[in-house]
Amino acid sequence: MNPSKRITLAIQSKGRLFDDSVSLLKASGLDFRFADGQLRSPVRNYPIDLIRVRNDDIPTLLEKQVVDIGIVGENTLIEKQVCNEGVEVLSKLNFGACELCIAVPEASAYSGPADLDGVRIATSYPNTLADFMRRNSIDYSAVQLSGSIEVAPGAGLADAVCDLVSTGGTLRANGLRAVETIATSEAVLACRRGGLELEQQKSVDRLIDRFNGVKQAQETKYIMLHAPTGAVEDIAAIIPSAETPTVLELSGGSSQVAVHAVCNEPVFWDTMETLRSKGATSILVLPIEKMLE
Ligand code: PRT
Repeated sequence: MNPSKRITLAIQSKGRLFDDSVSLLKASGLDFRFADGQLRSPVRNYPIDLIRVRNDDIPTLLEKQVVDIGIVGENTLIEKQVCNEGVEVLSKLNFGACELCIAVPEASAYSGPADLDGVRIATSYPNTLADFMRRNSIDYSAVQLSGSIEVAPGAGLADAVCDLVSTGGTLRANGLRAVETIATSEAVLACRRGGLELEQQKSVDRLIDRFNGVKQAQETKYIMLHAPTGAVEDIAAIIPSAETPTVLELSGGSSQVAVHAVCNEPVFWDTMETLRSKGATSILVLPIEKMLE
């Protein structure tokens, strides 16, 4: 436990989750800077110390209470099986999305998990794979590799692979196709259940509120337009997922009003065109930087 009541937050030191983790923390108002090669940085305006470690190590560091919370790929928590050991997901973070898939050579016939019986499967995720195979009562042999899994079938090392897929480009480039999705994942904020003091828990809750605010702001737009007074109801009904819009009089006794609304989903060009066809003009769609409900 951290005696100073500060919280230690682990993030990936470099790799796919690093930039988005830093962006999320900065967008949440945390003031910090990692000097060249520095792996630890105090946050100047929040009771958090950041440390940069390997994504793969974050589950163990959480489990052993070396760090209090961590931003980590959910697939790593699943693979290290720490959720049974008291590590819990506090919040999903909307980046780092991927699927853990079993893939076979393009030309292979595949009609279901039974076709994997007796097959050699290359993977860095032996536990998650074993769990799937156990549930499906399939006998197979795992070839454990730590990277470049997709080359294994072409090199004669395995018959299939089990690896993370995001765009699917790596599988295609190596003549493979996904046939089973055995886990889905994104970056999550995780912590050890019951490992925090009350004051620390409050700081974490406040951080999650800010993360949610950033997430919501990314998904939300602010729309402003002018509308003929008689068309406001029709126009408000077209604005996607809008909460009650604000209607403001325009100066100079105009027959138009200004309509402002927060939209909880993207505003596409065709929606704007429909709004215009109902008489809306000067339609502006703006990003929202921060949001707190
Ligand atoms: O070294 P460290 O322990 O920090 O982690 P790492 O070597 O696993 O780092 P990194 O940065 O590769 O992955 C960190 C996390 O990013 C993973 O645990 C996932 O939660 C997440 N993530 C999201 C991915 C991918 N998408 C992904 N596509 N991690 C890896 N890949 C690889 C995949 O292994 C395959 O080789 O990308 C390739 C496939 O990508 P597509 O786009 O061609 O399908």
